[in-house]
Amino acid sequence: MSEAGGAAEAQLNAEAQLSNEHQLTAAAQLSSAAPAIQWYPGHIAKAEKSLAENLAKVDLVIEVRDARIPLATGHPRLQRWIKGKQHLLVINRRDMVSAEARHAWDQWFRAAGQTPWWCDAKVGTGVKQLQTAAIRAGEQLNARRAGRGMKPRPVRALMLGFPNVGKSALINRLVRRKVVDSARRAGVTRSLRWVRLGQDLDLLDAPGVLPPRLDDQLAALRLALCDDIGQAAYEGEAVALAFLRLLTVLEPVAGAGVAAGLLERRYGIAAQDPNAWLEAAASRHTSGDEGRMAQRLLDDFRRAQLGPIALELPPSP
Ligand SMILES: Nc1nc2c(ncn2[C@@H]2O[C@H](COP(=O)(O)OP(=O)(O)OP(=O)(O)O)[C@@H](O)[C@H]2O)c(=O)[nH]1
Ligand SMILES: [Mg+2]
Repeated sequence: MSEAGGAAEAQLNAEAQLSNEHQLTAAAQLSSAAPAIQWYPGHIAKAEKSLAENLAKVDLVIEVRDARIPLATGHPRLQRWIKGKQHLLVINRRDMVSAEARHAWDQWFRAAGQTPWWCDAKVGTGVKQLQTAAIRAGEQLNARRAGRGMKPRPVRALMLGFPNVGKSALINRLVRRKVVDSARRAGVTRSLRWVRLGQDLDLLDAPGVLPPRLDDQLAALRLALCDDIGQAAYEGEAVALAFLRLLTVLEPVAGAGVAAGLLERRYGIAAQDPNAWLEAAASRHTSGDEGRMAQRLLDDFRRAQLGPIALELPPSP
């Protein structure tokens, strides 16, 4: 992306944050009694160090974000990491948001000078197009090398993004076999690993990275909801209560995908005060165990059992 594009995105980011914050802060934040959400385990600190060491070997950074939260999964150090390199932006988990949300974000990113590659790494949608774009980046690289009398070589691409956004799943899809571990929790990939794709592409799978301090607690809440940070970082019940508040705020928002009467239809308990809802749902489904009910609600969202729900949307023009 050009510098102008970067500045435009920063501006749009700030506006989107403001608008989302305005919409959501009051209603959806963690209660003031809940401890702050923080997660920066040792393996991520270590991964970031070896990432910095390996960055010099990389021509292309494939940045992967989560379609449910494209802003909260944007890393503040990204511009530093992609300096002097080619950059492709993948928005993965496209199946987990509505077509309307995807369209709105697509326009928003394009207005900021970026082309998003929409993928579903679980079934492979968009992966072929991503592969073509990465190989094209390699052709440019090799044209430059040829100009300097150097032999062609495969383009070296780093998969970069927050934990659990689907980096390893994308690599497995790209090479069409299970070469790296991929599972439904944050922190699966523990060390860096090169994987070759044909003659043209070397892919570097890396552990998810995230900022050492989660200053924006609303973004941290969204990361927790999407399982993009470890469960040790938060109290499940507090996050489930905040999620219930968030659902109420999102229900009237076009494109968010929260169907009217969703909670009642799925759990037989109509939406109401979040504490009261959790208590009623627990007494109906988990023998009064509110912790277990909170976990069930979060799992249902994460497995898309509540339908495709976009937790973040760009500001309306
Ligand atoms: N529905 C859906 N699930 C996906 C998609 N991409 C990945 N997943 C699933 O999400 C889970 C996490 O994927 P991983 O590939 O392990 O994520 P990662 O980014 O490598 O995670 P870390 O190694 O922990 O940083 C896996 O269970 C995948 O099957 C997608 O586009 N849609
Ligand atoms: Mg991984």
